[in-house]
Amino acid sequence: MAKIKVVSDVLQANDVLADCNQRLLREKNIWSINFMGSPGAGKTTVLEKTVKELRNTLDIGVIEGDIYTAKDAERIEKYDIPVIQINTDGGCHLDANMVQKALEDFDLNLLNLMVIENVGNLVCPSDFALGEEAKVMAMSITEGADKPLKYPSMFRNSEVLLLNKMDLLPACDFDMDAFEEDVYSINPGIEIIKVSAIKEEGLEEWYQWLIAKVEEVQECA
Ligand SMILES: Nc1nc2c(ncn2[C@@H]2O[C@H](COP(=O)(O)OP(=O)(O)O)[C@@H](O)[C@H]2O)c(=O)[nH]1
Ligand SMILES: [Mg+2]
Repeated sequence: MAKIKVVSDVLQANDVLADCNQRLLREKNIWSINFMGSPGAGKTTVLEKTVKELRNTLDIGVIEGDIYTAKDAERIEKYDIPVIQINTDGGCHLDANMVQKALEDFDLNLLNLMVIENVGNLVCPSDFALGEEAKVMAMSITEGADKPLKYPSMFRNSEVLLLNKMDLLPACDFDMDAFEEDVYSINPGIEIIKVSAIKEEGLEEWYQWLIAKVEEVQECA
């Protein structure tokens, strides 16, 4: 019983900070996503392609979450956009407090999109709000079609599911019909976008989705 109380207190405290982050980002007319998925799903690869394609269209900032190392931030830095690495030092997800500190290191007046790549983990990240406008997840074909029912939380909370590594479909025993049925049974409104980040295939729909979201904010500003 005591344990349950502690967990709910932690989540409540996190929600307060997440609201602060969201208010700050909204004040600056920045649209933001919490980008989640297993280690190796292809989140950073998707992000690299996205930044390469859209850096002249959108003003993108990136927060990279990782347990240790700055490897992902180094990959994004090459595209000459602002990026901050957070190390959770053992923690399996980002929280709003970490993001609040990272936001202090950006010039938010220069941005209209903030992408937060969460720690690679299919379970914990979706329970912790960071202040984002939308949760997006990447999953790769190689993870197996049974994952939505086994790890439903992230699928339930995401607006978009980037189903990555479609180039490997012929090599995998992946039941696409069962997968889609399971995903929609958990979250009927989710948008599944099938991509191969490495081959830069299928990403146009994702780019258009992002651009439309950012433009919506700018129109209302
Ligand atoms: N075959 C294939 N490999 C990919 C694709 N996207 C990413 N990868 C590879 O998957 C591995 C993990 O990618 P990464 O972007 O680091 O995943 P993250 O841990 O989710 O950020 C790397 O070796 C990538 O080159 C893809 O579309 N197809
Ligand atoms: Mg990564």
